[in-house]
Amino acid sequence: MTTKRPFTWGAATSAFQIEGSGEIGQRGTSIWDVFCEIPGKIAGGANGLRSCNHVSHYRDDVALMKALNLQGYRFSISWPRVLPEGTGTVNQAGLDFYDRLVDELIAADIAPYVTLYHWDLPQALQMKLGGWEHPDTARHFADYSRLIFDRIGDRVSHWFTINEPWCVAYFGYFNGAFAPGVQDRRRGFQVGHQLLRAHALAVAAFRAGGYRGEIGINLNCEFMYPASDTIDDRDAAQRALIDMAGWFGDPVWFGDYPNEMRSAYGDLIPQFSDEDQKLVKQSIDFIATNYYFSDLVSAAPGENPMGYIRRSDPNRPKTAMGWPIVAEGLESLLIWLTQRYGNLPVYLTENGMAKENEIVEDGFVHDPERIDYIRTHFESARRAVEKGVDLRGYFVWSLIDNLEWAHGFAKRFGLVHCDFETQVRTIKDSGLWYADWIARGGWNAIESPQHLDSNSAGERESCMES
Ligand code: GCO
Repeated sequence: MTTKRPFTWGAATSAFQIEGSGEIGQRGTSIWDVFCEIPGKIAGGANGLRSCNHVSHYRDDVALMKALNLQGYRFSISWPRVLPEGTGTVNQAGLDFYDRLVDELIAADIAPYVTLYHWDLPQALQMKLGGWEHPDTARHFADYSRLIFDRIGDRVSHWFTINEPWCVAYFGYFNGAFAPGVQDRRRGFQVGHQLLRAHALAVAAFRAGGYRGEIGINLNCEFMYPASDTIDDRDAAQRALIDMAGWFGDPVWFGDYPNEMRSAYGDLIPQFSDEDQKLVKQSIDFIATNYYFSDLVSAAPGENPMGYIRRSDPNRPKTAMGWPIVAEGLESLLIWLTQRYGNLPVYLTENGMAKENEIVEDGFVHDPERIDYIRTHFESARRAVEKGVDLRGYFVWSLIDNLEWAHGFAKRFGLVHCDFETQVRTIKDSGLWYADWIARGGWNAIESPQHLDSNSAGERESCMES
């Protein structure tokens, strides 16, 4: 039997990376604005004040999406643009901006996929409360989310609460490479916990409010292949996956952190109150994940609490981020997530490749490596679909070159080139290729999934045994 399921080909961005501070609504300061001011934190001393100036160019940018034949666009809302103090007085002009953006997308027949938090916490909450470490920030996030649901929820049917909580906790609080630049593992686990509470409270508000559509959280995980075929390395690779994907994936589905993490990290791992646990369990309508690369994992007792070490395969070509290109890792990751969490719908919400020194020549940007990267990853995802993963959408990172966080502007991920001086946009060869791929129907027909042998009951015990 073959039935055609809905499938969305899209591209993704985030507010801080593309918007610029903008005349529209003069957004409030975020923790990333402050972080960018610290000398040495951002390559080239870059900041997000101008970037692609998307707030002024959003109509042109939607026209570009149309030219790319995109069916969906994943973007994030800047919390400090809507609520400059994080709570309290609404900046109407800021809220209006997103309202108009959504209208523009709908008029172009492009479905909006909205991320509520992509790392730009209002600085006011950082100053007043200590940011995500304080439980009240989660409550303020739910209030902010409700404000957004009320304003654009009539036209949006796919929501993501928090983008990559792993990165927020790990880079923001374990190694300090990202805002707010803390290096303290205990505080990092605490922040991860509050991010989960924030997610759960926003989902509860969404479900109680009777808004239409579905909601989830964007996980990020590299796939972890065992470095050898020994049982020790195979177990270590599983532990590495649990350490990364399970940290946030297990609570939002099973209602608690993985046992492996509790035994390894001990009292660093926070406890959910009964009330929080009820809210967090099954607080997703779908699995959403980002994927960029895979690593090799060996057992290494004592190396870290989970007893493994990761390295990248030296035989793989690397992107400008230094990430090895491992297309088959996407298939493996999608299957792993489906087997662990059950046959939920899945969205791949980011995947793409960075290059450096891309230039416009006679109106073109030639990026055959990026075409190759996305084509091989599309094929890899297709194999996962054939094996039963219920994939519903694929979003290339990114629509347009933008501020790559601590890496500044040198790493270009766009399907569209942006000249940050002149603000001229040029569709790259990869963008033309993608437009053609979508026009030809992508994979053409996505077959209805077979049922993967999974532990979908939501019982962590059955999962741990499998
Ligand atoms: C992330 C973020 C994006 C990045 C992209 C490339 O995954 O880090 O979601 O904002 O720009 O992933 O690193």
